Amino acid sequence: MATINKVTIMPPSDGSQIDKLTTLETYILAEEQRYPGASGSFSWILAAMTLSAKIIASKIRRARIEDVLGAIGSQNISGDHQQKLDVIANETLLRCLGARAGVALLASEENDEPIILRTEEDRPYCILFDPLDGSSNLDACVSVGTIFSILRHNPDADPIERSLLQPGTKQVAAGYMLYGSSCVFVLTTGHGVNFFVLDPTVGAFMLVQQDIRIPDAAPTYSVNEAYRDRFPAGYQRYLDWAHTNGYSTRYIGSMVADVHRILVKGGVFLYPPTADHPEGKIRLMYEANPLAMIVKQAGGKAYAGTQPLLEIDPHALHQRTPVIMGSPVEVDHVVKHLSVE
Ligand code: FDP
Repeated sequence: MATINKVTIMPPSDGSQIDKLTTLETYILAEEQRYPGASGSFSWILAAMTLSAKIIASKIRRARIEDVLGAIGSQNISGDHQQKLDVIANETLLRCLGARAGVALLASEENDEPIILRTEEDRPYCILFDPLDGSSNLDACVSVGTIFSILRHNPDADPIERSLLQPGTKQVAAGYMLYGSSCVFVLTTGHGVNFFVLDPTVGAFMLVQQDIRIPDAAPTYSVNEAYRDRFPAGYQRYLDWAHTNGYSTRYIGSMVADVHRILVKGGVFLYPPTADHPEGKIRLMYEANPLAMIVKQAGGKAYAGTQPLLEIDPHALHQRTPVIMGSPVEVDHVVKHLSVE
């Protein structure tokens, strides 16, 4: 018999390791038992995440029927054209999470400023999220996802919004929901990475893989190679090396989907600086940091150029960063090419 903390799982009769009857809620309650005296607010926050995921997943499935595809004509603070579903997903998360005691601050890619909710609770949390990563792909029915990062609120932060500006190493949990051919919830609370899939027939996320490990190596890179001439020389050297060493390329253009594929099959995801975006495109606080925590917890690596990504000391909520993350051997190949003069 396997145990997830104190929850005992009966072995399935077919000899496989997991009975696929452990829901995300069961898992979260079992996690809570690691911390005697826990208030339960962390579990309520994760329960709000699963509720949001189910609502957003159903909206995406019905998007064409309900005529909520396409842009709304406005841009967010990062200059992205907001899609109707960006707004719907953002409102869903704000409403579900905002109602939870224990949430001090919320910050979203779609809101210029963070939302200060309550800071008087005992040990409250800050939650940062990208409601719909890859949303420019929605009209073409490509996989998109929600990415989130959870930090402990720092009561000494002055002004209070500074509580959000903590390096990725301080994250207490991170995860993503991927709305693809199945709806997936990948979560780390700092003790490995667990993988859940929404069973639409019962409306619950079921644990399908515990402590997922990223393959050490796989000769696949994921980058928008059309920008190659605008990348710094080190990245161009890496691409030349990959071309002559039998590498293959896969680029969905939704980072959350590209990183999920790499988590499962191995490889490396790159979003380098470009001549027009010297700081890169990916947002540090709610895209790169949470995905980097997951990749690292699964045994992978994550860098911003030659600097460990999770160690970046943030200076702004919407700041961008270059990204290299994935299988450890593949990340090392890229970083080695950056270091050569
Ligand atoms: P999107 O703008 O569609 O939300 O950071 C956002 C992101 O997608 C990533 O998910 C994706 O990897 C990247 O931008 C795609 O950017 P390019 O079109 O420049 O390749």
